Amino acid sequence: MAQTAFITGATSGIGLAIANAFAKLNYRLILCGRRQERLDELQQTLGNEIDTYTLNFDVRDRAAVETAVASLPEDWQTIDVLVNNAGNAHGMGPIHEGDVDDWDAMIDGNVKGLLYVTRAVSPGMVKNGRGHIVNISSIAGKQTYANGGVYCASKAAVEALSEGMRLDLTQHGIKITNVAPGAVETEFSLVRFKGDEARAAKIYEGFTPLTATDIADAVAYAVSAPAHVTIADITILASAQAAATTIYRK
Ligand code: NDP
Ligand code: 8X3
Repeated sequence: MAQTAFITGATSGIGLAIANAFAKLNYRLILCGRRQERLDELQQTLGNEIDTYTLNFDVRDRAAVETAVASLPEDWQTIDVLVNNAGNAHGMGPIHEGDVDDWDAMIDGNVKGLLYVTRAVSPGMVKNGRGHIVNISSIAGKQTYANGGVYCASKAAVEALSEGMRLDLTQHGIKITNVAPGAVETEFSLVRFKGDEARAAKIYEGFTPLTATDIADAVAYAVSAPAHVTIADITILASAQAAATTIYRK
C-alpha cells in the first residue's frame, strides 16, 4: 500500500505545496487545518489522484488534537510521515510593547501545537518501528532579529525539538528532518500583519523570494532519501537573502 503522510497547515502556502508534492509521490494524505472549505477544495483537487482524509482542528487545542488523531479510521492510523508545518507569526514589535495575545498565539501554535501533534502521532511510529517527522522551522530559529523575538524564540524551540526528537526517536527507526526556510511568499506576512496587504507585499519587494514549491521540493527530497540516509537539516534561502534580515533588493 502507498505510504501515508499527515500534514498540518495543508490549507495554504508551504503545507499546501507539500501536499501537492507528496501527491506526485503517490502518498495517501491526511490533510489538516482550520479552514474546512480549503480542506474540501484540496480534497477535491487531489481526490482523483490519491486517497485523502481531512482533519479540522486547531493545533493549539490539545483536546482537539488528541480527538482528531484518535478519530482516524483504522486504515488511516498507520502514519509513515508527519509534517509539522502549521504555524505563523503574529505581529512585530519591541518586547516592551508586545501584544501578549500574539505571543500566546505563536508559542501555543508553533511550539505547543507542534508538540501536541507529535505526541499524538509518534507513538504509532514507535510501535511500527519506523517513521519520518519533518519539522518546518525557519531561518528565524537560527538568527534572532529585532522586533521578532517571540516568533524567533518559537522557531528556536522547533530547532531544539528537532534535535531532541532525533535523540529520542532514532533508536525506534524514526528519521527527523528539520527544514529552515528564509523568506517564502505565502500568506505568512498577511497573517503576521493582520491582513494589511500593502505591508505584507513590501516584505517580498525588490527580490525574488522563495516559493512554497521550493520548500516542498526539499521536503519531497528528504522523505525520498534511501532508508539508510537521514537528511537532518536543510536551510533554504532566496538567492538574494544572506541572513534573516539581510536581503539584497533592487
Ligand atoms: P501560511 O499562512 O500560508 O500557512 C500557514 C498554515 O498553517 C495554514 O495552512 C494554516 O491553516 C495553518 N495554521 C496556522 N495556525 C494554525 C493553528 N493554530 N492550527 C492549525 N493550523 C494552523 O504560511 P506558510 O505556509 O508560510 O507557513 C507554514 C510554516 O512555515 C509555518 O510554520 C511558518 O512559521 C514557516 N515558515 C514560513 C516562512 C515564510 O517566509 N513564509 C519562512 C520560514 C518558515 P488554517 O488557517 O486553515 O488553520
Ligand atoms: C519566516 C521567515 O524571516 O520572516 O519564518 O522570520 S522570517
